[in-house]
Amino acid sequence: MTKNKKTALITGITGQDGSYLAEFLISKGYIVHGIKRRTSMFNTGRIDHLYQDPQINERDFIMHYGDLSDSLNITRIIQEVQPNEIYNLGAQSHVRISSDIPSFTVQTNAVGVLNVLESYKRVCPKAKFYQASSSEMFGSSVDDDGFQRETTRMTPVSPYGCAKVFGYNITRYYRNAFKLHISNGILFNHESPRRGSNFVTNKVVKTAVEIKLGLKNKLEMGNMDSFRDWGHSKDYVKAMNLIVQQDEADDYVVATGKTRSVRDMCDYVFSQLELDYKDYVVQNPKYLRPEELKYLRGDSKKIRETLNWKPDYTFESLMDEMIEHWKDYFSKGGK
Ligand code: NAP
Ligand code: F7E
Repeated sequence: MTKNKKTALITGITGQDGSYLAEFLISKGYIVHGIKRRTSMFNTGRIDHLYQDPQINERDFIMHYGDLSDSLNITRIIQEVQPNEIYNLGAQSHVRISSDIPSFTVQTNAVGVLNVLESYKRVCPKAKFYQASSSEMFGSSVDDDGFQRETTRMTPVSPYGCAKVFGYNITRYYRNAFKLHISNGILFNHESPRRGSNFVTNKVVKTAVEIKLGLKNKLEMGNMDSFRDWGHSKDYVKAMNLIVQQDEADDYVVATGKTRSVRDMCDYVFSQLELDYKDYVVQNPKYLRPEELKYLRGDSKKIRETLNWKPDYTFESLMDEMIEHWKDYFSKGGK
């Protein structure tokens, strides 16, 4: 470790949250190491600007090839990096696709967590560990007051949710059994212009802008009547770092506390573009799920009251930023 600088290791650094977290940690003076997968096409589009930034020293931002299913390689990287903080964000994160590739999803999202935990316990047990847990773990459970919180029962309704429950339970086991500093952030849906465009918000915003520009004439959707609690990824990566800084490891729900249907989200986005979503949305059964998680609304009182976290973005400012992103993208010829 360079004197006075903390070193963080991020799995899933090429993803939405990994890229914002890397930016945030670098801005706080960390040395950031990330694990990226070998792919046939470049997968670093969300972090290339960090490589190119002349303000960022190449010794402060370092990438390693790896995969969560390859425990030997994960151990070697952790030995080499000797991190002070590990953020385990790598995952097959698409819920509907998790029913097409359940085994891969479990290998990555469940066994992958165990692989990182074991290496961490053996190599650098004094480090602090963050696990990317998810509101999808609650599945069909909602408390009587209409919220999910840290104490809500976990009854997942997808292979993704089942694998994340394993990750949550195994990290808690390692924390309690081996007295390790391991925390879970149970994050509700969070979005941004960097969200994969096969997740519902970015799919709707991108297609609505294409419709506005005359590039498309319809939007094919799955279930319009599920409810989600949508926040901004930038706010949520700050919560991850805050959670890790605490003296005592613990688990926290991170959410806005507001919920909206997919239909209401479509209505907002199309209205901002002076369009009526009802003129363009058609249902395509291929986007329906074998079992739908119908309703999410998070109670994040614990992190707000004990750690003073609160989001800066509202639903409207999040969606407006995404709309502006896609307008700008297409105005530059889609580059
Ligand atoms: P994302 O954009 O899909 O990023 C996932 C990252 O994991 C990517 O860097 C991906 O690499 C990497 N990855 C996938 N399989 C891997 C493997 N086998 N080995 C190593 N890396 C692998 O997801 P996100 O939205 O940033 O979410 C970050 C984490 O938070 C995930 O664990 C997700 O499940 C969890 N989470 C997300 C939300 C949300 O609303 N965004 C809510 C709760 C929890 P490639 O770029 O090569 O695909
Ligand atoms: O779906 C409905 C769909 O894929 C949201 C992941 O980050 O958050 C995310 O999982 C809702 C669902 O996110 C389409 O049925 C309708 O009810 O954007 P999504 P998700 O499944 O909630 C959790 C917290 C995570 O942890 C996950 O990693 O939108 N929906 N029509 C559609 N969804 C998609 N993707 N595509 C559609 O055409």
